[in-house]
Amino acid sequence: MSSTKNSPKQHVEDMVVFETLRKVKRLRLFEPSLVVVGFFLVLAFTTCCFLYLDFGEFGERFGFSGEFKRFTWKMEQEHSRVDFLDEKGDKCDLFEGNWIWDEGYPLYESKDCKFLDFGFRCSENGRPDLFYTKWKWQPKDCNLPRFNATMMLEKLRNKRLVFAGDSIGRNQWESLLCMLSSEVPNKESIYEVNGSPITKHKGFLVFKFKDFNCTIEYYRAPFLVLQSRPPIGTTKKIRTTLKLDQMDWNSRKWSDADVLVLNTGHWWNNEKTIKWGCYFQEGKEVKLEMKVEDAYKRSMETILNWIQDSINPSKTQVFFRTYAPVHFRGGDWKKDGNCHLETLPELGSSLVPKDNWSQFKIANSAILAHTNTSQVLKLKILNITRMTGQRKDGHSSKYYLGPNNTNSHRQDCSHWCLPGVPDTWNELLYALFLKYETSHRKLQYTTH
Ligand SMILES: *[C@@H]1O[C@H](CO)[C@@H](O)[C@H](O)[C@H]1NC(C)=O
Ligand SMILES: *[C@@H]1O[C@H](CO)[C@@H](O)[C@H](O)[C@H]1NC(C)=O
Ligand SMILES: *[C@@H]1O[C@H](CO)[C@@H](O)[C@H](O)[C@H]1NC(C)=O
Ligand SMILES: *[C@@H]1O[C@H](CO)[C@@H](O)[C@H](O)[C@H]1NC(C)=O
Ligand SMILES: *[C@@H]1O[C@H](CO)[C@@H](O)[C@H](O)[C@H]1NC(C)=O
Ligand SMILES: CC(=O)N[C@H]1CO[C@H](CO)[C@@H](O)[C@@H]1O
Repeated sequence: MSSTKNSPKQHVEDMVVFETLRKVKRLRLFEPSLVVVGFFLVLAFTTCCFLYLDFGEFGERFGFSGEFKRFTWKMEQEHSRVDFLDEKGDKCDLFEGNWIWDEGYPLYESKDCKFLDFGFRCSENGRPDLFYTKWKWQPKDCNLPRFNATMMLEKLRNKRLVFAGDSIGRNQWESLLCMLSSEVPNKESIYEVNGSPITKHKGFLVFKFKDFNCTIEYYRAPFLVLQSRPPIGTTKKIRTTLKLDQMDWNSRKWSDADVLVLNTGHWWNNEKTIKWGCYFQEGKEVKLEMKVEDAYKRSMETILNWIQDSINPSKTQVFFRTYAPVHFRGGDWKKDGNCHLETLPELGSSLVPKDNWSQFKIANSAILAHTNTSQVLKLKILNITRMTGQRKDGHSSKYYLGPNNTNSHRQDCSHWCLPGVPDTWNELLYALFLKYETSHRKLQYTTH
């Protein structure tokens, strides 16, 4: 018993040790300070010297020093990545890489952005940690350009950028509105052209950046194909049908946008279709037996054909954003599925719940099959599934309901806090958009 009653001095020393330990822990996790980095550099250098001297001699004698030189060369190469926007960056796969801690993030604060749904404002709604806002995506073989809102707005002058898809697409659209507006001093110069509030969740919203005469638009179309009334005379249990061979009516408004970002996936399950009396239709025929996976596949073909036939590639850049994984732990969105204790990404592994891979796979194989046809596919893929799978820490969880929410049985582990993960998707969109703009202009320049 007496041993627990420490003298005050002992206590202070314990505290110091404890504090130091805590700091070291924190440093290791989040703020690799110069001291720690320095230490490892010295260590690495010493090891390398040791290896090189010893190994070089050893290697020469046994004839594999070439191997070793190749190894060191590779290490050097990894340290000097090319810029994606350089010509040398052309072959770089932006979607292969790592999340790294960066104090330069986030790119904006939610309180400074009036274009955000309440449910995405996690910090304002009481989320205590900010780590989830601090991760930057680092592609393996190249560096991304730092996001520059003014630059993007300049390039979008007199143009339309359109998002069409489900509410995760809306999540990304709102993220882009915040990223772009952060550099616009006069916030009154940004407005919805019909005066609709951001909370409007039906139809579409068109935000205009007046000084640049450009619009950033969102069309709600969770299936991208047409959902409407069933043919006359069908049974009562059929309330609506998805016309798998027809695009959403609004698609004629998307087709001449300058940049178009499509997504669909989260609604292709029984829960959101058949359970609500929404069946699948091809031509005039309602296919009562058709499985939702087959319907999704069929609709992807319609979407890809529409892109081939209705998009003018010299005007419109089309992107398809792949499935954004959900992270419900121990349940689902209706009951007890949670993610509010996740504060760190799952670095190094790709945690995508199994059943959600199917949604990724269906869209992915449809796209890959099209890439292999003789036609040149006029489509770029925002292939964010794997990188996003690591970000179980980024969801709105219980903070979508506001600061006074005590009900943690119903959480949102599919949408994302903003600032947060969708900002990264937009940084990738920005990089691909800039790359296209520069090469496109170069092409025009050389052909004239
Ligand atoms: C962003 O782009 C604008 C317009 O091209 C340029 O004037 C500005 O210097 C850039 N800002 C940064 C931080 O690079
Ligand atoms: C504004 O942009 C639209 C396209 O979004 C274009 O049709 C129109 O001519 C532009 N207006 C001006 C004044 O440049
Ligand atoms: C892609 O096309 C090539 C050449 O036409 C063919 O050899 C190959 O099997 C095709 N791959 C797939 C996955 O269809
Ligand atoms: C997207 O990336 C995954 C790996 O993360 C790969 O398996 C898939 O084929 C890619 N899809 C496309 C369309 O490039
Ligand atoms: C949350 O509760 C506090 C104190 O009970 C109250 O002042 C505040 O208005 C509430 N906020 C919301 C968004 O309901
Ligand atoms: C849209 C969809 O199918 N989401 C599922 C992803 O996986 C989790 C857990 O495995 C399910 O609860 C979701 O319904």
